[in-house]
Amino acid sequence: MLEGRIMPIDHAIILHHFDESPFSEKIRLIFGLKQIAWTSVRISRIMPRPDLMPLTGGYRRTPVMQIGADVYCDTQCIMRELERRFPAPTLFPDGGEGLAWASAMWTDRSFFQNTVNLIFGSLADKVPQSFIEDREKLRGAKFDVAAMTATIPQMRDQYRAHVGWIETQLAGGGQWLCGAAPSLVDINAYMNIWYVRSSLPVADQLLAEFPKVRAWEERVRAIGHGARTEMSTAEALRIGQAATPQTSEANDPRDPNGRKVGDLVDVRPDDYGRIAVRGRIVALSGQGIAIRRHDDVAGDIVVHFPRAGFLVTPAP
Ligand SMILES: N[C@@H](CCC(=O)N[C@@H](CS)C(=O)NCC(=O)O)C(=O)O
Repeated sequence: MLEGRIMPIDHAIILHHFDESPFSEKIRLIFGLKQIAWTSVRISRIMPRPDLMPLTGGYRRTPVMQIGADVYCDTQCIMRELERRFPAPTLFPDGGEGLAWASAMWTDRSFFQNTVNLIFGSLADKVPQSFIEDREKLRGAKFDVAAMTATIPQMRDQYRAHVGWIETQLAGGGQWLCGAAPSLVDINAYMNIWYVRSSLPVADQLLAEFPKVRAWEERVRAIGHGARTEMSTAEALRIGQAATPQTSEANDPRDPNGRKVGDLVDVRPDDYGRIAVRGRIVALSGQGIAIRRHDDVAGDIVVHFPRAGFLVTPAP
């Protein structure tokens, strides 16, 4: 039985997620890789999420990590914080850290969009209307399952090309994509294989021509999810209310826009789900921004975001 690392409750690593979420699977695997004991808070696949929104200030993508009254949005930001708190084993065993971080811009954007279209186009009329309406609100655009179904041939071609890159990377006979041990690149690249595998009966057919990918997929799956215990959304909110944010103030003297601690800003994703979270800057760097907000329900919360893929604007 995996023991993991036991934390006092206000330092517990809480992941707000749902089991079918591919982005959450990345984080669950990092818990496995780093042998972390974590608390799972299962949120609904669609809005409303009344116990979570007071913690995030409106950010509504999945997953979100909470440690007391500090809330981490987006897998980039969550991974960076996990690497900082649990440096061993590292996500970069063979170096190559810069490109490993950048690999998310491939796996989370073009590869993911291609996978989403393939999955929802194939599921077609099995996609619940409530899910379609929810995702239309999130995207501010039609979630057009019929159009996705029409593009299945193109999506198959593209999915094949993306998976082909993984097969090529493994062609030298290595067990992992970037060296002798699993790294962040393996976790990122695996997400869209896992998503197809867990959603589509034709996954075997799609992956049949990629024997190295299939063997690697088994190795990644075997990493596991660390030591998981369950908690309710209400209990997680109560922990946020009782805790004090632990983030220290930090300016970034090279901030290209002269932003500084105390500035009131809006932070939002630049692709979809562009809901702004407003707060005063607590900490700034080239890779992260943390803002403090006071919420009537949750109290004082510091919300953390990555910089790549996010827009920061002065609040009016
Ligand atoms: N860039 C984000 C993307 C997260 C994302 O798009 N997650 C999907 C679920 S896997 C989502 O948020 N769907 C809408 C929702 O859950 O409300 C990240 O890395 O965390």
